[in-house]
Amino acid sequence: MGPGACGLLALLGLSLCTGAESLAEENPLLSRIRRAPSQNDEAKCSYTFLVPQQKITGPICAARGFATDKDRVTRLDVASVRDLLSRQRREMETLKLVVDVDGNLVNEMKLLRKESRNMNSRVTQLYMQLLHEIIRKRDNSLELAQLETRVLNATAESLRLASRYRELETRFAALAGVVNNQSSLIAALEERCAQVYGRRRERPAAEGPPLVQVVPENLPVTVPRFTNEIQRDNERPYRDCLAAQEAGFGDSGMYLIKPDEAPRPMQVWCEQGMDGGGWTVIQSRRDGSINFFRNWDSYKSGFGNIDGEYWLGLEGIYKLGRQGDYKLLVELEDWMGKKVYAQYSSFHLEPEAEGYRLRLGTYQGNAGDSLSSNNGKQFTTLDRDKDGYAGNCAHFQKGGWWYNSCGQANLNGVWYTGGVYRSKYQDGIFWADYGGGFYSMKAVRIMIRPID
Ligand SMILES: [Ca+2]
Repeated sequence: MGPGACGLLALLGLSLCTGAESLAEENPLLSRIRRAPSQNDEAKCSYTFLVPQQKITGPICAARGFATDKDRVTRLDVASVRDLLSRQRREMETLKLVVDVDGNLVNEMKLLRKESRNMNSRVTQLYMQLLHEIIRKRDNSLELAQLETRVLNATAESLRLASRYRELETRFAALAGVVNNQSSLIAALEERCAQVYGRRRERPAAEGPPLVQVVPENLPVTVPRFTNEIQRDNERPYRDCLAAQEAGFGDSGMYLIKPDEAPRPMQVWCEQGMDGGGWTVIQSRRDGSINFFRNWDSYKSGFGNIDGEYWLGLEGIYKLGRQGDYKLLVELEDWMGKKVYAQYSSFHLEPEAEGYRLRLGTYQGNAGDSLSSNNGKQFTTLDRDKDGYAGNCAHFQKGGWWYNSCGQANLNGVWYTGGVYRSKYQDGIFWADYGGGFYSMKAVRIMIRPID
C-alpha cells in the first residue's frame, strides 16, 4: 500500500468502522491498530484514522464537504491520534524487545542443542570404551581359564609320570628279585653239575675255587688302582674324628689321627657333617678304583686313597675300638641315588690273635639288618680262612670280611656298575636285606663314632 492510498484511506475510513475491520482481517498491522481503540471504549468507534507517522507532521485538512460541526476534526481528535500513535510506538518497541529476547532464547537453545549433541557423542564414546573394556576383560578371563587348564593338565601329567615312575620302580625291583632268584638257581645247578661231574673226574685236592681277576675293566686310567701308602701330613693327631671335631675342626675331610695305643698316626676321612659329625670312616667304596681282593697283611695294615676308596686297616680299627665305646654306621647308596643306613649300638674288634673277631650291638636303621649274622665271626681273607663255610668265602665273594658261611653282606666285594650284576658267585658289594645278593651298591661307607 503506497502513501497515496494511505491518505485516501484516512479520508474514507472515518465514517465506516466495519470497512476498517474488513481491511484489518487482510493485514495484521491494521488488525493490531484496530484493536487499540477497542480496549478503551467500543462506543467511540466513530472516528478512526489510519495515518503513517510522516503524514501527520503537517496540518490536517478537513474536506470542505463536511459542513456540520459534528463532522469536523478537532484538536482533541489530533491529540487522541497522537496519543494512539505513541502507544503503538511503545507497543512496537515492546514487541521488538520480545523479538530480541526470543532471538536470544533461540541462540541459547541452539547452544544447548549443540552441547547435547556433544554430550551424546561423548556418551557414545564412553559406551564404546566400556564395551571394549568388557570384551578385553572377558578375553583376559578366558586366557586365565586357559592357563589354569594348562596348569591342571601339567599337574595331572606330572602325577601320571610320578605314578608311572613308581610303577617302573616296582617292576624293576620285581625283575631284580627274579634275577636274584635265577642267579641263585643257576649257582645251585652249577654246584650240582660240578658234584656229578666231580664223581667222574677228580679235582686236585689242593685246588680251591678259581681265583679270578675281580677288578672291573672299566676303571678310570688316571686313578691309582693300588695304593698301600696312605698319605700323611703334619697336622696334630687326635685320637679320633670326634676329638678333632671337639677341637674345632668341623669340616669333613682328611685328618691325621692317632689312637691311644697306636704306634704312629694314621690318616683317615672324618665325616663331620652327617648326623652330628665326629664319624671316623673305616671303609669307603664309590667308584671301583681300588682292588679289595687282597690278602691278610693288606687288610691288617689298610690300603687305598683316603679321599677315594679305602680300607683303614684291621689293626687301626682295633686300636680305635680299644679307646672306648664306639657305635657303627653303615651308609649305603643304590644306583638310583637313594641312601639307606644300618646302625649298630656298639662296635669293636677283638685282637689279631682272635682273628679281629667282630663284636656288634643291636641294629637300628632302614637298610635292614644284614650284618648281625656276621657278629662274633673272625675276619677271613683269601689267604686266611676263618669262616664257617666248608670252602673259603673270600674266594667266592672276592674280598675280605667277617664271613660266616658266607653271610648277608659283602661290602668289600667287587664294585659293579648299574646295580644288578651277573656273576657266577655273589661277589658284588651287596647288602642282602637291601637289594638282594645280586645287587651291587653304588657307594658304601662304614664309619664309627664314640657313643654319646
Ligand atoms: Ca672256610
